[in-house]
Amino acid sequence: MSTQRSVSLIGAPTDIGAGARGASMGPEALRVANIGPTLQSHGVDVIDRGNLAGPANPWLPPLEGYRHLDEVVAWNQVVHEAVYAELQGGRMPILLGGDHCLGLGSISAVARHCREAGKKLRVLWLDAHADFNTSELTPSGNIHGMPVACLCGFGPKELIEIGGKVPAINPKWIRQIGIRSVDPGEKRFVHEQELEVFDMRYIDEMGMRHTMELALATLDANTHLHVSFDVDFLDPAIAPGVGTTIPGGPTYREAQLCMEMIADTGRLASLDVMELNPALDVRNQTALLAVDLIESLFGKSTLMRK
Ligand code: B3U
Ligand code: MN
Ligand code: MN
Repeated sequence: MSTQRSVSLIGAPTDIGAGARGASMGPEALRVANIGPTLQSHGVDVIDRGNLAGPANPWLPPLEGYRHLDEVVAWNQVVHEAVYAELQGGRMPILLGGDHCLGLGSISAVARHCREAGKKLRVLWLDAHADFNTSELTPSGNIHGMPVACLCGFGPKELIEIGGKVPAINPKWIRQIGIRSVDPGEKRFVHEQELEVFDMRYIDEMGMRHTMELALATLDANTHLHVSFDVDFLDPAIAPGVGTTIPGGPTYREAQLCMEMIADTGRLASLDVMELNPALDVRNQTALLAVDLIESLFGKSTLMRK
């Protein structure tokens, strides 16, 4: 089995859920870094659907534990519909973020598609953060710290109901990789809900190979594999262009191996590329690195192998 060869790029130019402005420029930076032609050069049929539209960022303080809740709901609704439409049309959606609050719209659409198609779902959450906060636990009110909790049914009604079913996904379907910044209350909640987390300590001790073998174990021919790639997963030494850099992330080689092992499963069926912040980047290097890693997700290394 090989990865889906028809891809639709969907731009979601917003930083509505973030604590820093600039992720709204992410989709264009990925295009400038040649994401489309690069995938095409590997024989992928690529359609760029352009950018979705949604409310502007009013840059207000949080209200009852949420910043910009109405705007976050509106953006997630358009993302949900766009991602769902691509899956129904038999294409692989690649969501170009935008901040990670949109993982909610994207993954709720993937879950809805899987439900209707009778498929199992596995979600790989590549991130420095667990994104498992609620309005009571959050230190910031920024909803990009909450999408995993919302997907599991913990969050405001308007957000958790976007996919039609609450919860949209079961915590057992998620594997988190690269985690190294979790807030105190959030940490307790991650344990309570029994999320499977491969944090940096685990990767240091066991290596990326063993980590990915476990994270990808028990996939079968009927499993839809979704990757939600928060670019702050990567070590800031190689990926400075994100709003919340956390030291001690995967190196270039570790990140490449992570992507290659995902590619080898042949099950990748949808992807989010989130939190790229060109305002904080240096000569678009983080966007170029993201595109390089996405190439590996589509089997670049197999060109050198038999
Ligand atoms: N956990 C913190 C910080 C954070 C989460 N996701 C990002 N930053 N990118 C929070 O605000 O929830
Ligand atoms: Mn994130
Ligand atoms: Mn993050």
